Amino acid sequence: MIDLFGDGLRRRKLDRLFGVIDVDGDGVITQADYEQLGQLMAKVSGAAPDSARSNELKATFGQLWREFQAPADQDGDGRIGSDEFASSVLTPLGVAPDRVLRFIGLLCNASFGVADTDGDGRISKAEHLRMGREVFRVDEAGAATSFEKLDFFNNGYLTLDAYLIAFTEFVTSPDPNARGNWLFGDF
Ligand SMILES: [Ca+2]
Ligand SMILES: [Ca+2]
Ligand SMILES: [Ca+2]
Repeated sequence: MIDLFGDGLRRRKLDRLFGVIDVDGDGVITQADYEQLGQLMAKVSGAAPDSARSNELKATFGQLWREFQAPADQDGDGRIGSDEFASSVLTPLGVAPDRVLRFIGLLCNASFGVADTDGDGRISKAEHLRMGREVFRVDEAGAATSFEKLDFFNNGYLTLDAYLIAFTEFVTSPDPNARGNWLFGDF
């Protein structure tokens, strides 16, 4: 059993991710937040409303809610509190890591596709700053630092590989020096 409060770094990072998913900012995650996040991602991606691309993104966030988030509602009140959220990620790490990796993969892929506005298969600094502003709620300075930290291969852009390392480290790593910790800016 992982001590959610003893592991301060990961808990802090998960609280940050919680804040990104809690789109309406009322302090709990509900199905409505996932619906709004899907709609926001579709809008930021530039996909036309009701296009296949837009519907695909909304479906991905519906799937994330059903498969990973709804079961995290331990007390069955239809709302995921920050303790329930942290527990839903950290507890399976030891017993069903494939489940967490799948969550990370879906979230990372969807985010990469949205962030890569021009569709060239890489995330430029401008694209990263825009994603920070419109989805991740990171100010420009924070997003600029984040970009430098996540550019593991010193390419001047973020590849899907780099993005996946970042998401994985952000969600799972207990290492305070992991560069992926900077995914959403300072942590
Ligand atoms: Ca909410
Ligand atoms: Ca609950
Ligand atoms: Ca791009």
